[in-house]
This record gives sequence, structure tokens and C-alpha cells, in this order.
Amino acid sequence: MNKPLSPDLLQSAEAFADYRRNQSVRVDDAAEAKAHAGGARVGISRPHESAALHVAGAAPYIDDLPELAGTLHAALGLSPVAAGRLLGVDVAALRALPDVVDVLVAADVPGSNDCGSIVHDDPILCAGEIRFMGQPLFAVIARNRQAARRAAARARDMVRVEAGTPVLTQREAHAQGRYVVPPMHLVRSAGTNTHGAAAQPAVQAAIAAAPHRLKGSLEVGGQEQFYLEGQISYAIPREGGGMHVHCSTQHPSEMQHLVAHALGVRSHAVQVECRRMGGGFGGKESQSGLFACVAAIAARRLGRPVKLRLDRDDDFMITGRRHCFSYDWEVGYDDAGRVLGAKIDMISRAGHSADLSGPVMTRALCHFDNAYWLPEVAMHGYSGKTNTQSNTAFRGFGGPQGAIAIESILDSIARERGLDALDVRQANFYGTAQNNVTPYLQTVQDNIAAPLVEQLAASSDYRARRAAAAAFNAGSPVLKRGIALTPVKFGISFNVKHFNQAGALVHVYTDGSILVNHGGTEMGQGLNTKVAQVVAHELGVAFDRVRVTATDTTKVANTSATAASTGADLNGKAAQDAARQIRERLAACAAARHGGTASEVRFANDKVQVGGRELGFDVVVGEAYLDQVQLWSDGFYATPGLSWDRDTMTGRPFYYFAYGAAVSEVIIDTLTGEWKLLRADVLHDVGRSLNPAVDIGQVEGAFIQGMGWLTTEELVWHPQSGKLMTHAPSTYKIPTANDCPPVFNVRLYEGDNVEDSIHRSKAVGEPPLLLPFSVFFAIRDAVSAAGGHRVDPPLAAPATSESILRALGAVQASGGRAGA
Ligand code: MTE
Ligand code: LUZ
Ligand code: MOS
Repeated sequence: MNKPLSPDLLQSAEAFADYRRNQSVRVDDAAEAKAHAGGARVGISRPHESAALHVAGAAPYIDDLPELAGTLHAALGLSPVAAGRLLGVDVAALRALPDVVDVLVAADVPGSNDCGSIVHDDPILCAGEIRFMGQPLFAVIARNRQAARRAAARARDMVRVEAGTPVLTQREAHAQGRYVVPPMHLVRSAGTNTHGAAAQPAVQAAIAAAPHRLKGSLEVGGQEQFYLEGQISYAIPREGGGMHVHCSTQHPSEMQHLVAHALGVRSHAVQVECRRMGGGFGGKESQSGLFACVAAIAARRLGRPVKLRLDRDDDFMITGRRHCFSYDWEVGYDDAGRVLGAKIDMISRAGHSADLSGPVMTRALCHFDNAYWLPEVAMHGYSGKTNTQSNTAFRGFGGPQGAIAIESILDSIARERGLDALDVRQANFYGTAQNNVTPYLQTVQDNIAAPLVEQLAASSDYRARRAAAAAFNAGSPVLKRGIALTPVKFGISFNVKHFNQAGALVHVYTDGSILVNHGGTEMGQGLNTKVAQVVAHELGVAFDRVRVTATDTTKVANTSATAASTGADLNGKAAQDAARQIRERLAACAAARHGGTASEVRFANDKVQVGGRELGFDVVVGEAYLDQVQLWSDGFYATPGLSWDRDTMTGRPFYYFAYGAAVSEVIIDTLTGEWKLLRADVLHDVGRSLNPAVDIGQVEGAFIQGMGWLTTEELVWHPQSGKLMTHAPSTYKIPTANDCPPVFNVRLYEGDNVEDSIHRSKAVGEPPLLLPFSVFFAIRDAVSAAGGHRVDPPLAAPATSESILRALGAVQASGGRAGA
């Protein structure tokens, strides 16, 4: 490990100025400096709490933890077929391999052989029925990792299987009525004021009566999380049947439950800890469970620490990812392109078990409206059960899959009517006083889509650049430009009400230093940095007093996943609650000693103003300790006002909405299908930012990650064997720094959250993943230009070069002429 950089390095004025200079967007330094001098600790751009450690290679991830003496290593033997039955594992032969200590099969699980997080349909090790190629059949425990992997790789000749016929695609599953959760229906007719099945005829009638009608279908691929740190768990047996698991997970409490069930012990016997992840992106919300369970089962059985770190290819082969979606839709609309009625079937590839597919489909249905008023709408969601990895959370959690469908429909309507797609989008926006009730009957109270899009269209020069692209295309037969502006409205809160709660623990030590622990996990998104800022702000202290520690189920109990973008909203509020209680106790104590009332005591800039004097924060803390005052506190928060009825699919699932919009301009080569993003302009709403630098980083990262999903990241399963063919970076192409546009203008929208969120900020993690819809529709626009905009390009996502060429072929074959 490299020598750590001095922790002060990033705090030195020079290094910080450098850091700022290298950001694509300047934050307002002067304004922030003034706020900071005035005592604010939020709304200030701070480097990530681990930035210095990250760049020095000194931030330990789980595999960097020093291994305890006697540590053993596990590897998983994977199914060589996608469907069928496991007849037997040759355990004796596996055991005889060099350095192998033990072999586990399903029968060796002491508790329940299940790691399903919501529905209990997810075996840890195969118990007979083979569900997908790559399913773990057995675990090898060996003295070193190579030996374990070498033995596990012998799966093909060490297992006896009876192969069956796999069902691989979501459409195939749908045709056979195979689902992991029951179909969902969300139907609303505003005209007749009806909901559910009763509204269905009115929606059909609205489509039939509309001046124009259009029908279509769309295919959108899935996406691998590709966290840089793969799945890993390190389990250490503790006294009296206890188990301590270091797990790279977004959901330590869920891991605690799963390990307890697998071991057949109670929750208090299991401690799960995670200091940081090298990325999670939803892939470690539920799916870290299988590995935590295997490591813990082996550690219990052998009485020794066991580590299970997946190889990248195995990670691809075993774990699920973003759901692929297929859509069939039908709309009726008027001359301005306003949608009067819409019907859509959404079919997802859920994989072999439920995992989070139910809530993902719920979020997809609740985001089909995106920023638009759909008075008459019928949505049907089918989570297809397939013989593939079990798909799961991925940044956006179905929201992107829901919203891209309406964006595709509006894009098609615009082309059909010869209108600018932006005009059609604007014509469909939710109103502010009317036409503002979502299909699930939540009123949109905070709609800023129109002014936000107006600002972005102006600042990006959208109209003029659109005309310029058309002029360019008229004179360019081979290269074609395309441009698109797409908006985002994203609902914030878990769509399962009770998950919207969080806890925190704040300790103030007698030297005035502060330790914060909360239920959220750090995966690179800057949650700990934001929570530390909230605590520093609440206690009016310098940043360097506050340190955040590893997430640990023995500190804060019953936590929710760090997911649904709610990390800072929930844990920030919980930590604020804890810090506030300590501040109030300190104020009472200081006032008693130095005069005045507790409410007059001021905490700012590391000082305490009390009774006409100014004391150091540490002095006041020291005095409070002598006065026997409790210097630590817990804190709790639950999001107010939420409701959700699963049966009718109505209620208020979201506390508020986050908005954004992006304009992207691309150029494509119609001979090769190659393309390039020339420029992207983003205006994104994070309310009143807790940390503009971190938020801009999240927006940029989500934009590029979403662009990868829609353009280069292609998942291919072999149509006969069901093998995932794209299981490594050699065949699965994520974006690199070179794919970032040369002009990338990212700005934060000015405006507070209308709800009482933490310092009026808004969640930022997931919503900006929808911004690069603009890249996809810019590509579609460029393809369309090759056909003189006469034909709607049948462009599937991801828009790989092959997909672009296929769409170009269709556009040109239907009578469009290049150069038109
Ligand atoms: N940013 C980084 N660097 N790494 C991640 O794994 N996950 C995303 C987002 N941003 C992720 C990230 C996802 S899927 C979510 S839900 C949020 O961060 C979770 O963190 P938050 O709720 O604290 O924003
Ligand atoms: N709902 C949601 C969920 O909106 N986002 C999530 O990440 C999630 N995870 C589990 C269950 N419901
Ligand atoms: Mo994020 S997909 O909610 O972990």
C-alpha cells in the first residue's frame, strides 16, 4: 500500500483550488467561502471524506483488511446448464483436490437454504432444480484462493445434471405466463374519474376517439452494475455461536437477517460491517446476500475465518443486474401531439427468482408518466420468469425503464406529425394547478419541469442548434447529426413505505472530537461526507472535528438499504436529530454555567457564544462532561406523509420529485454505425445542494453511466445454451473517460425543495441516470435524418453500432434517401 497522503493535503487551499479547477463546472467559490465564514457547513463543496485515501490507494476495501491467521478461501462451483436438475455433486473427488479443506452443498446449510430478500424463493446453493447457467451448485473451501477457484472450476466434471430447456427471454416467459410476481395493473381514467379495472374501457375509448393513433413496440436491454470492487464477504466466527461478517453491501441489516436465517441463529448473534464499497449501484442491495451466507456457513462449520471474493467473470455469471424490458404500446393524441389516451404492456426479464423485481416493476409503472400528464392511461407490468440470473436493483430501479417508454412514444408522435419533439414534450407537461395528478393519484406539488426546460433550452441554444444540425445534414450524405432534449421527473422515497426510516448515533468525546455512525452505507456517492457536514453544521464546528465510521449492525439496528437515492435524506435527518439533542444539552449546561438562557446559546465556527462570552467548542464540551451531561445521542427519522396501497396501486409513494433535463448532440456515420457525443448540456435539480461538488459528480457519473446503458453495454445470452456470452470487459463495453463529451456543461438548478427535507436538499443518486435519454434520442434523430425524417427509426437500446445500422437499414429501405 502506498504511503497515505497527508490528510490535510486536500484541505490546503492550493490543492482545493486545483480540485475545483479540474471540475467541469465551477461552483460559486466566493458565495461558498462567504457561507463558510458565516458558519454554514452545508451548501459547501467539500472533497469526499475519503478522497485523500482513495487517490493514495490507502482506503481499505474488504479484500485489503489484514487476514486473520487460519483464514480459508471459498469459491463457487457453477451450473454448466441453464435449466434442469442437479443429480449429484462428487464431493469426495472435490475434497481430494490439492489444498481443498471442505465442500458444501445445499444439505450443509444449517438453517434455511434461502437468500431471497423479499420473496423467499432464492436458494443459496442449488437444491435440485437448476435455474440458470452460472447458478452456484456447491462451494469449495480451500487453504488459498487459487486452490478454491481451481477446484470450483472443475464443476463440469464433478456434477451430474439432467439438462432441461431454458426459457430465456421476457417475451417467451410472458407468452407462457411465467412470472416471478403476479402481473400488476395501473389504470386511471381522469375523464370518468375511475381507477383500476373499471377505468379500462374509458381508456380504450379515449384512444379510439383521439384524432390520431399510433402503435409500436420497443426493446431496451439490461445493464451490469460493474462496480469496480466485486462482490466480497469475509466471515469471522465469534464466541458463543456469533458471526462477524465484513460484507461489501448496501444493506447490512438485510445481510444480518439472511446470515442469521442461513445459520439458524437469531439476529443478535450476527454482526455485519461495511466501511465502504467500491461501488454498488444497486447490485449490492440484495445480491451480496448469497456470498455473505456462503462465507458465514463455511466459517461456522470449520470454526475459521472464510473469505469469498468473486472473480469478475463469476460475478457476471452469478449475479443479476438491471432488468431488460420489452414494451407494446398504443396511444391516441391530438394535433399538438398531446397524449389523450395510452395503453402499455411492460414485460421485464426478472430472471429465475423474484429478488426486487416486484418493486422494480412498481417503480417502472410509476415512472411511465415521467414529466407528463396522462389523463387516460392503462399500464400492465409483467415480470417474466426466465432461466437467467435474477435481475435486481440498478440506479433508477425501474424508473428509467418506465420513463424511456413514454419518451420513445412522444419522440414517435413528433416525427409522425412533423413537429419538434421538444414542442410535443412541452405540450404534455404536467400542469401546476390542474392536470397534475399522477396515474397513481399522487398530486405533483413541486412541478418545475417547464421553467427548468425553458432555462436549459435557452442556455444550450437548443433551437438554433437544431436548425444548424438540419442544415448540416442537408449537405452531408454520410455523416448525420442529431439533437434531443429530454426531461426527467423522478419520485423520491422507497416505494415500500416502511423502508423510509433511518437511525444515527453521534458521540462527542471529551476532547471535542465527534464520531458519527448512521445506518447508510458509503459506496462512493459521498453520503458520509454529507452526513458529516450536517453534523458539523448542527454543532457549529469545524469539519475536521467530525469523523464517520463504518456502517455496523451492532451500532444502528434495523436499517434500510442505502438505496432509492434516500441515503442523505434519511440518514442526514437522523444524524441531525442526534446532533441537535447533544447541542441542546450543551446549550443548557453552558447557559447554567455562564448565564443567559439555553435558547440564546449560539454554536458556530467552532465557537460557542454564551452569556456574552465566546468559548471554544471543546471547552464547552469539557465543562459539560464535568457536569455529568450525556455527550452522545441517537437520532431517528421517518419520512412523513407517505402511503401506498399495493392492490390499487395508488397513494403517495413519493415525498417529492427531483427534476432535470439534458440536451445532447451526436454525430453518426451512416456507413459504419459509429457515433460520437459532441456536446451535452445538463440542468439538474438537487434542491438546495448540501455539497455542490459531490452533487455535480453524481450528475456527471449518472449521465455517463446511463449513456453506457443506452449505447454500448450489451448483454447477450446464447439463444440455445442460455450462457451469458458478455461476461467480462472484453465483450461488455462500459464507457471510459474517452466517451465523455468534449463539451459537458453541467449546472445545478436554483431552487429549494418545497418539502422539509434535510436543509431543503433533494436526493441526487439516481434521477440523473435518466438524463442521457437525450443521447439515445439524439442518435435516433440522426438515424431519422438519414431517411429524411419520413420513417420512425426502429432503434433498440442499447444503440450499439449494430443496432444503429439495423435501424438505418430499415429507415433507408422504407424509401428514405440518404442526403435528404
Ligand atoms: N455513486 C457512486 N459513486 N457509487 C455507487 O455505487 N450508487 C447509486 C448512487 N450513486 C452509487 C452512486 C445508487 S443506485 C443509489 S440508490 C445512490 O447512489 C445511493 O446513495 P444515496 O442514497 O446516498 O444517494
Ligand atoms: N423501492 C425503491 C425499493 O423504490 N427503491 C429501492 O431501492 C427498493 N429496494 C427494495 C425494495 N423497494
Ligand atoms: Mo439504488 S438502484 O436504489 O441502489
